[in-house]
Amino acid sequence: MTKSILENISDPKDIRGLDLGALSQLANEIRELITKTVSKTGGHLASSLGAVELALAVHYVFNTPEDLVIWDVGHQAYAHKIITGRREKFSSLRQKGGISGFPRMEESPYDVFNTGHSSTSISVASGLAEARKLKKEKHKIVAIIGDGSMGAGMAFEGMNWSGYRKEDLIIILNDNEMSISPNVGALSAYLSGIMTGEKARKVRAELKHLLLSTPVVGESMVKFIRQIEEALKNMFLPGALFEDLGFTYVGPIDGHRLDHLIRTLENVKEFPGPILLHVVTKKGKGYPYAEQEPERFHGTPPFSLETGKIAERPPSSPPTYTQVFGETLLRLAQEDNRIVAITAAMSLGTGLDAFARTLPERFFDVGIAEQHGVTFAAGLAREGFIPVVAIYSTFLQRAYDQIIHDVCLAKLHVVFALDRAGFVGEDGATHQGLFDLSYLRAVPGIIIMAPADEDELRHMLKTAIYSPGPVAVRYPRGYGRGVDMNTPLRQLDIGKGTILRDGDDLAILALGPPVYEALMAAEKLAEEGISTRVINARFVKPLDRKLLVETAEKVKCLVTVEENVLNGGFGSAVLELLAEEGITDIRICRLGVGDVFVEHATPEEQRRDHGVDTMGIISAARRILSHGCR
Ligand SMILES: Cc1ncc(C[n+]2csc(CCOP(=O)(O)OP(=O)(O)O)c2C)c(N)n1
Repeated sequence: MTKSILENISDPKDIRGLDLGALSQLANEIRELITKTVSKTGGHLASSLGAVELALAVHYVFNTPEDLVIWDVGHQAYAHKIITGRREKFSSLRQKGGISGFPRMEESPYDVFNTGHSSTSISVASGLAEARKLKKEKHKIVAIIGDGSMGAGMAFEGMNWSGYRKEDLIIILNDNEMSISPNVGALSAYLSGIMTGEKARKVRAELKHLLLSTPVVGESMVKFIRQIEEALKNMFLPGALFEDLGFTYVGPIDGHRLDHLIRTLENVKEFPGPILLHVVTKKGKGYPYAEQEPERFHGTPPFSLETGKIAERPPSSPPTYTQVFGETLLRLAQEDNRIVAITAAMSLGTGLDAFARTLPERFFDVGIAEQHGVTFAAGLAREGFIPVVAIYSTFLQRAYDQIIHDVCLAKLHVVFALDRAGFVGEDGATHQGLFDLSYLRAVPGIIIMAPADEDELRHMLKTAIYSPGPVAVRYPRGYGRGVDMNTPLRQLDIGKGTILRDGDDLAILALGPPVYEALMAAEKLAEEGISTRVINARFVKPLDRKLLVETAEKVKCLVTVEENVLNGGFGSAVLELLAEEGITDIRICRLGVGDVFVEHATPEEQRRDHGVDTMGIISAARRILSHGCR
């Protein structure tokens, strides 16, 4: 049996003495560990498998952690974690108390920056470069960014800056032609043109055509010469786009050939100014199922190592909220050709894959470009279409100004479908959908609603599509409750909540899936002789003023429950309304997330830890009835 090399690697220094044969054995062992672990924990498999040699080469050539390496998004950094002192802890990946699925500065000095949202690495690197200059330091700075992430506005802003400032930094473009789904956009087409040499072929054909065309004079002659110059430049310089932006372009090179990677990195390490090293990799490399289905294995739940299959749920299981959203939207769009769907690189994740197949001319994947996606929707809305922008709650944070300035200020009718709102579980602090109620509620004129179950989501989507102005529907990750979904689609009354159970000692005002936790809590409280009113608030904006005032006058103890931060959320809205109404003789306890970021754990653990489950509601109810909220 071959001796394990990985067992002896606890720091990048341990790999720097290895020869190429040993390094490539190490790459295999790392792949095996990643695949085995993710098959149990779930996680970002395909991207991490594609970046194993990159991680080894970068830590081999650069003097980390003094030299600074930033992983964009950070979902591809498992090999980096394993060789930077976290091999033994790797089995705790994404679990409560375990290591994070993304780089975290507090986890290791090798994790240079906290990442999770894409396309930040070039800006971070350029900030680090300016700091290095001011501090008169000499270390190297490397950013590793995927081709999907390169298409985002922020990456362009970072390039625009670093190409201008000319500080030394190396940007490694990890090009696998995939975002989560196949990559989209003109930059993506440009990059594959470089890789296939198609661009050079096209340019050659263009040149031939130009040179064979009728001789020209005057103005046209000047234009003609410019065209020839441009064509020649493009032919001899792959990556001319980056060169024109002030980078030295190197590549493309094979990102799985350690010898090529190491040699090239050693060379470019000493180049002055900003470098763009174009590296070509394969998503899912080394695990055949992930190579065949990189999209499914981008972020995967636990699966069988032998078959690549995810444990099947019984056919009677409820659908996910995402599925219900996708199916309902498709149905509504088939009846109304004004409806268009927009995703920012998450067609599968947002449940729009069937829409994309069925109504391709009304489906737009804008790439990782949430800001563009929202303003693009505003343009469509301006012309009478009904754009439904499906973006996870956490990623819509990127487009806050576009929501305010381009949509809400103009009162344009854009529907925001915020998937993964609330606790999202194992992806951790960067991905929680816990801010949207607060950030949206501050914007004038927007309607905000949250369904208690998957059936209510259907009706809310229809309500949103046929209500005026900007409207947001936020719903959680995961499965519905299995409620009846054969009810005819209807429009709900805007700003109206419903009483689900009546009582006189206490009222629980809940929003979204916590409505069911509130009902269960009320059941238990009844056994203790406590009579509870339970309200499904449905809307955060506008609130049901009449119902809330009437409730506050009837019962003098209120508990609000939401999966959002307390600052500025649903409970805050209730407090503000009661203050406006001059209702002060009342005890209120707000349940939600305090002034903290929520770390990775299962959603159930997160709910329990933040008191937003049945037990949390019961204990809040007991507290408030006996003495107050604390
Ligand atoms: C702002 C933002 N939007 C969406 C995502 C979700 N997301 C995570 S990875 C990814 C694809 C990234 O593609 P690429 O950079 O090419 O890396 P690859 O996975 O192909 O290695 C997306 C869309 C994100 N992390 N951040």
